[in-house]
Amino acid sequence: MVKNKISKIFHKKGISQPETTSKSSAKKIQSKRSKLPSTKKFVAGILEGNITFLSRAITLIESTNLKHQEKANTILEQCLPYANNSVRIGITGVPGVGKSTFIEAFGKQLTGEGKKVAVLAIDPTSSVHKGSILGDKTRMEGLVSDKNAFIRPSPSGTSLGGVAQKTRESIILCEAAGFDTIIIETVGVGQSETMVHSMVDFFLLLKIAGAGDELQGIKRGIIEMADAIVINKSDGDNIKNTKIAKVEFNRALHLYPIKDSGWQPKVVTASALENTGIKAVYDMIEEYILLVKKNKFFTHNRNNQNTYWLTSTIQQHLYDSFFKNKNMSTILQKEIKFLKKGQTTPFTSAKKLLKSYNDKT
Ligand SMILES: Nc1nc2c(ncn2[C@@H]2O[C@H](COP(=O)(O)OP(=O)(O)OP(=O)(O)O)[C@@H](O)[C@H]2O)c(=O)[nH]1
Ligand SMILES: [Mg+2]
Repeated sequence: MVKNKISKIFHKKGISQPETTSKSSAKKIQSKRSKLPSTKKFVAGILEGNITFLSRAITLIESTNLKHQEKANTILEQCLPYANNSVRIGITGVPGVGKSTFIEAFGKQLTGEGKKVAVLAIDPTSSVHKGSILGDKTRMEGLVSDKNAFIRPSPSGTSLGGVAQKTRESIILCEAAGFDTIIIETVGVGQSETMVHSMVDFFLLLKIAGAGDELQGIKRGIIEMADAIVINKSDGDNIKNTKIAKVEFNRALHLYPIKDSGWQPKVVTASALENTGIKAVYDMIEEYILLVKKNKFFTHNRNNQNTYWLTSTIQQHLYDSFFKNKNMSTILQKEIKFLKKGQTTPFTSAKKLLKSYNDKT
């Protein structure tokens, strides 16, 4: 009997053998594939300008996996001494204004001048559209195939702040990989222009000429942030309109006091499609950088931006730790009920809630 049983087992094992082998080898292949290179390899790869390592490191930054984030942080720390050596340019404009076409033309101008260009995007709508850059990579064909250019679509994320933080960290990695010009594109939804403005050296607003109502529909504050307004699609029948628009924008810009940078914002007309005015934009940014490096605003501004990101990261963290805390949300709901019944004031409730939060943490 016993002998029989054993032989049956052997028999069964024999049959299932091929499946077991293939499963284990599949596992081996899988583990090899998903195995991440060491941090040292990552850093060395990035510093050599290896795009594959750069891309994979950015993926780690964007990952929600805690282990990935830890690894990304170590990579970032080690890359930091090699970052900062760049010009960061923000580009914004409504959908269809020609951002992608412009970045293609401008990016090619930059690589033609011997620069290395990284294009990143902050697109709060990217969870829906899968990133504006990805969507129209065809408009950037030349840049996509240029070995001195690196294009990365917007990370998806729940909060604009989170997405922006990831973009800031990606900037550091791109700089460490030797990219000396970083372009951050945003479509200008919500607060995204302010976010981009707070991480760049030069902020460019892309516009098209309207029917004499140029200043309508522009969000308040955006003109104030712009270092330049580029009126795109200045070609064909549109040239006349763009000239009129230029006068109007210039007038609007002069209404604002001179900027801390000492720079008087400029209006330039261009055609991304016909590649006119692109060199003028390049020269203008060069002129700006010369000025702000000379008067020290460049460093001053970057320091301010770093301080801003430090405090805003803390704010975000505290906010999350309060509002995502289950206990706090239960007490908060209770207080809201009291408030509705007129049994407390917002300030008394807030004090009570904060005290309870502080006692618990
Ligand atoms: N005539 C003319 N058309 C242009 C110019 N630049 C862009 N376009 C056209 O305008 C349309 C929109 O251009 P995109 O570059 O995709 O605009 P975008 O701002 O990236 O748009 P989103 O990605 O949707 O935000 C395309 O059909 C382009 O060919 C230009 O300088 N002149
Ligand atoms: Mg686009």
